[in-house]
Amino acid sequence: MTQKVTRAICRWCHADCRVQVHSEKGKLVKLAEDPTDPRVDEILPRTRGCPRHLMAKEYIYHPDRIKFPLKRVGGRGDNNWQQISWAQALDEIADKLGALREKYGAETLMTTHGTARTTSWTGPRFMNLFGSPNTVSPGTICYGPSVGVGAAQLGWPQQYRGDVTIDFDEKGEPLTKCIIITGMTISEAYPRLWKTARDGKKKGLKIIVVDPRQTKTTDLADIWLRVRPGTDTALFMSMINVIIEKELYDKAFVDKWCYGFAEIAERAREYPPEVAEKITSVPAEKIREAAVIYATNTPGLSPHGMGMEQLENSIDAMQARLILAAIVGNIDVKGGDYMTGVPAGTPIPAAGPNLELADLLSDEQKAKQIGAGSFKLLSHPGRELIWSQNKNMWSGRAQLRAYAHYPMVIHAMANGKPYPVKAAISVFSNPMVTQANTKMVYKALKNTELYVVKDFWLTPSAQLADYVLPSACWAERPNVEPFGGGVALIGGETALSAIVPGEHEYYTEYDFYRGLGMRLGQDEHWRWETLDAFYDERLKPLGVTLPEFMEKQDGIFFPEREYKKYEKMNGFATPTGKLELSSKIFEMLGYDPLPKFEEPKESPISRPDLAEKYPLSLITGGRIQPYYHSEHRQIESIRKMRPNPVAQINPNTAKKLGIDNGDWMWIETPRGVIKQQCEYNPGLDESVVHGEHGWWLPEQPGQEPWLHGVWESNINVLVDDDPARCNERSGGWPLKTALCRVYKVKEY
Ligand SMILES: Nc1nc2c(c(=O)[nH]1)N[C@H]1C(S)=C(S)[C@@H](COP(=O)(O)OP(=O)(O)OC[C@H]3O[C@@H](n4cnc5c(=O)[nH]c(N)nc54)[C@H](O)[C@@H]3O)O[C@H]1N2
Ligand SMILES: Nc1nc2c(c(=O)[nH]1)N[C@H]1C(S)=C(S)[C@@H](COP(=O)(O)OP(=O)(O)OC[C@H]3O[C@@H](n4cnc5c(=O)[nH]c(N)nc54)[C@H](O)[C@@H]3O)O[C@H]1N2
Ligand code: SF4
Ligand SMILES: [Mo]
Repeated sequence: MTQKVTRAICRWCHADCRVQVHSEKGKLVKLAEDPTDPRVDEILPRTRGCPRHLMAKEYIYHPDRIKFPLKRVGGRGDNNWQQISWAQALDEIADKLGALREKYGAETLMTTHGTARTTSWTGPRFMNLFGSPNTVSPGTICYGPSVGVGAAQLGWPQQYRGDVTIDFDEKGEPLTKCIIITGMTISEAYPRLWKTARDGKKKGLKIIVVDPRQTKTTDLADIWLRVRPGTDTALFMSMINVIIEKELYDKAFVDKWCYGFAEIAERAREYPPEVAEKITSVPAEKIREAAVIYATNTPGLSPHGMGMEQLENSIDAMQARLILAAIVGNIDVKGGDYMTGVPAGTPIPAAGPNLELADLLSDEQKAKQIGAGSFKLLSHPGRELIWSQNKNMWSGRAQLRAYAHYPMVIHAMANGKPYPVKAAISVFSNPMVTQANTKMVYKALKNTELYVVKDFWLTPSAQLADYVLPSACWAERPNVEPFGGGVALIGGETALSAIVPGEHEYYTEYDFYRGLGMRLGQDEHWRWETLDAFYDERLKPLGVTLPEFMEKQDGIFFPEREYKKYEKMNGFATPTGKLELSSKIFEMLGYDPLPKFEEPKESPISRPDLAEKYPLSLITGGRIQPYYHSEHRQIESIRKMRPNPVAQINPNTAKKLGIDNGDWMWIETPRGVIKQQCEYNPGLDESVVHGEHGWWLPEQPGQEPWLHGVWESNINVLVDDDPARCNERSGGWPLKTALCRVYKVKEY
């Protein structure tokens, strides 16, 4: 039998590589590199270099993968399941949702979505049509903040995320002269940026890294700024101060295109390097040196990661970093911080947010969004305001998602306030492991009248569900994905059989939400019977169907880049029409228009009382290979590479506590205690501990109290979700700052 070769997009991480899938009768034979992926050279040979790919068969054909819909039998958390058909599952879930909507109102349904690895827009679309504003997402602490800040100040949701790469000219010289990487482990998390940054460095690219922890990324840096956790705003404000004082900023650009220079200059005067040194622990001289290198090596690129998104002071830090990039003239220039948008009039396929139909949710329901009154930037109030500014300039692409506040929704589920949230759906999301304050998440999920999980595995979250539904993975469905910052698209076709009667019935997220929507009166909005049919429609502006897109264009859409688009568009899509160094949108929402540093609310400085018992600072979740968040712990060959959760600590601190490299240690915060294995990191500040996230233990029993070991090493047991500690504008919860203590696990 001949093998079929299909080009599909791997979504086991955000690199979204396109790969060739060799199959026989719909079953995987092997994966190979796809030379028609234009980004193929940006990663080392994937089939050899990527651990997740090496185990593809083990994953896809794993005996524990959920193969048919399951319905709970007995008590919640008993790990007792009955196999049912998809029709029964969808009928029953839709019936229950309808009844709960009658009883409590549509807002009683919340959905949790995880990080982008499938059609993220399907859930919000269903929710908007169902009538609930309570979609929550890690987006609030994962690039939602930078999208919000970019949309407010630039008029375009600039995403300084890891799908940026260093570009090179025809001679192989880097177009970017300097990159400042903040709070990002690119070696583990962003393979393409990692590869191009290393190539660039060989050709003179200057690299500045801001991170409290020594990593492979800091090892690559020309200058490593080892900030005290949570203090990035002060560092960037100080760099702005130096650049303005030394008059190294781009005067022509600032005069012509920016609003609020005098205001930011005045605010930055509060942060001379000597003051910033006291706050950040970065020596004043190093701050000066970094500022000068950054300002004199333009164009520069300034990607950041979770080390900035997940701070209590995140929004201010992002504002300051954006202002830094703006005043040296890096915005939207070749080799700089490119604004990925396409000006109005360019034919492009509809993007995720536009597919969510947020405008069909009534104002009355929007007003019920939990947390929107407290945290306005990323919820409906901010979205409406920003959208009203920029919808005409950017082909309708610069739309923000509007999230309810995740912790406050969880609290509503647990406590019934401000109103009962009694139904929940988790799709590609594992809140018992990835959301802050696991004990509260547990209480919330236990208190639901209906909980549905759609995943590949019986995760700790799934163990608390009433229905668990099987899912098609990337190879079993088509994917059309943005890359290059959001506008370029790459397509992939279905390579393997999702449905094999008697063996497995994997549905896509689209099938699932459409199935519910059709049963709940949303027929007209789900007119495409399949995801393929939907993609055919989505690609219409390009004049092709998905198969034609693959065949005629190699599945690539890459619009010509246009730089300095503000010249052509005569400004920025902001209230003043300028790039706002002082933000009118923030002002209209009732917030400070300028960035300012605030001490994390749980630090040795703000809480000396608590620091007596918990003297160390905990940062969490630095990415690790070969894992992706809470995934892959059941894949034997992957688990062998990294069998245990690891926490890093400076050897001097550990030795004082009698902890050896490799010992198990307890990590305790006011929220709880878990254990991880000690790894000495001599580059880590002596007062800081770093703990891995994503750990559950599939090998442990699924029923309560174990829930697959969710209480043993899961760092989110320790993380706070108190709204009082969340960022006051975005509501982001503090994943990177907490007080803790550690002690050795004694064997008895
Ligand atoms: N303490 C701490 N917590 C963190 C972080 C941190 O740094 N520190 N990082 C946060 C960040 S940035 C993020 S984005 C979140 C991520 O949080 P999540 O998105 O919840 O994490 P994952 O474990 O990637 O995915 C959850 C589930 O989705 C399933 N899944 C994967 N692909 C598919 C699919 O195609 N369809 C379906 N139906 N299911 C699928 C997986 O099997 C997995 O069980 O975690 C956050 N949590
Ligand atoms: N292998 C793998 N790849 C992944 C993922 C995965 O789980 N596994 N997850 C994907 C997802 S959803 C995301 S969001 C990205 C995230 O990837 P990154 O953005 O790279 O996030 P982290 O790995 O959490 O890196 C955060 C870094 O910030 C540092 N940090 C902690 N506190 C501070 C601080 O106060 N200031 C500064 N400046 N730095 C600080 C930490 O030490 C750490 O090195 O990775 C994506 N890629
Ligand atoms: S898991 Fe590997 S092959 Fe798949 S997208 Fe990520 S880097 Fe590419
Ligand atoms: Mo993320």
